[in-house]
Amino acid sequence: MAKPSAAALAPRRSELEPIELASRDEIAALQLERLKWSVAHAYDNVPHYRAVFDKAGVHPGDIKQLSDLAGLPFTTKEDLRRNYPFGMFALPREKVLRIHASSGTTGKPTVVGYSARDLDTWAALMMRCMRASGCKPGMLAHNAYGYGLFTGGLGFHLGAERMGMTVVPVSGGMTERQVQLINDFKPDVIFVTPSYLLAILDEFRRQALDPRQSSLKIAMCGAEPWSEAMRREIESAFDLHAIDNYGLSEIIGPGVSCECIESKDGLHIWEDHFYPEIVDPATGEVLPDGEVGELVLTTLSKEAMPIIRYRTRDLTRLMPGTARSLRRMQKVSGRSDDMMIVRGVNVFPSQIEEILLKDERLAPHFVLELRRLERLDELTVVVEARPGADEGAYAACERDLAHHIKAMIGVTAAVRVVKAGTLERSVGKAKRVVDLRNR
Ligand code: DLL
Repeated sequence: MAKPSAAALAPRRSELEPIELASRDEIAALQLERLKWSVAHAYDNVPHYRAVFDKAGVHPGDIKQLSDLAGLPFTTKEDLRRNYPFGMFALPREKVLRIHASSGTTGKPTVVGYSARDLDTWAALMMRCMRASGCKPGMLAHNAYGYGLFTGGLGFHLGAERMGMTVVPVSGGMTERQVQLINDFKPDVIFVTPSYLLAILDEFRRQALDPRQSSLKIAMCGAEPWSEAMRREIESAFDLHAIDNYGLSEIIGPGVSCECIESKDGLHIWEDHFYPEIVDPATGEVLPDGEVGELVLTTLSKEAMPIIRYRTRDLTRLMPGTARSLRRMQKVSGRSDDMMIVRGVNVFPSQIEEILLKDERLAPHFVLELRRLERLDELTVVVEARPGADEGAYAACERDLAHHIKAMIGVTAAVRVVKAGTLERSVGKAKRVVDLRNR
């Protein structure tokens, strides 16, 4: 049976919220009103904000127009850690109904809190993402994002219930059972990280099931960078629409921005709740729309934990709206912390992904190993061959990929092709870079 087209799944204009179709002036007026409230709320109720604003000689009353935001200090992950666990809350703890935390690789987790109104906003924004992705009330949703402190599982759960979908709260892991449930329950949509969807794909094939015959029509992917090449891989393997979703715990979780199924041309930012800026990662200077830099986000409505100018470390650029009036951000190419500098050349895992997926003999499973040899960094790309690929051809694949990486990124990389199924699969976010430099 043919699966529905993007046009068939896209919402009608009459189903959208007024703000999704509002004029730029209307959006800006709402943003300014909310920004004034949010900055004053942070200053009045969070000692951290009062201290850093006072130190910088700025005051909430300075915000007369949106561009005045650039005069306020940034907030960083370090600030959240220093105020662990509840120091960034603007409400008494008893008014905070939900706590999430992101593990982080070093030190204490970053804790975030939601009031009743924040949870309501989160559900409404997740529903907006789902509508944009082609979901409809009555659809069945398989939620493979992790439940728990991670915001993915519960964030998607909230939105799907609000939309009136049937939610199957599977969480990540137990891949064999994921496939069984997909076959038996016949979900229309799956919520999952792109890398874990590939692990599910492997399992379909292991069980000799045709993924294109599955009931899945839509995959709402996110929580990690993934290239356009990866989207094509997923869409053709399952015959579905793969839609990008972006967000981070510090701001709300998923539900900050989302692609629209009818355009798939970048992620519309829900600007009525989050104000985006792009800054030069080195100087912190605000860059004009269209230029690539670090995304900085300010919450406009969050009660429990307002955040002013949060340095996301994610690199992207802002673009005008298309399918909606709200501005778009380009697919995130990577985090500034994930950027490898190999012999002076900046390299992101997503660039390597894009190149290796052009080779039909290679699978989208890879890790990047960094080593230091005689004070120079060496990059090794370890990538799986497609199942059934001729082992005699591995050496040729290695040479070809090394050549393309050199030609397109300008960096010399060693390539090691390994057999299908050799590399560990993630159940959530993939870990692409293995740093062996300090061993
Ligand atoms: O990953 C929230 C989320 C859950 C988003 C499910 C989408 C779907 P954190 O664990 O706090 O929150 O991680 C946030 O993940 O700063 C980005 O570096 C990265 N990230 C999230 N979504 C995308 C995406 C969730 N679509 C961090 N593309 C962010 C690229 C993404 N990177």
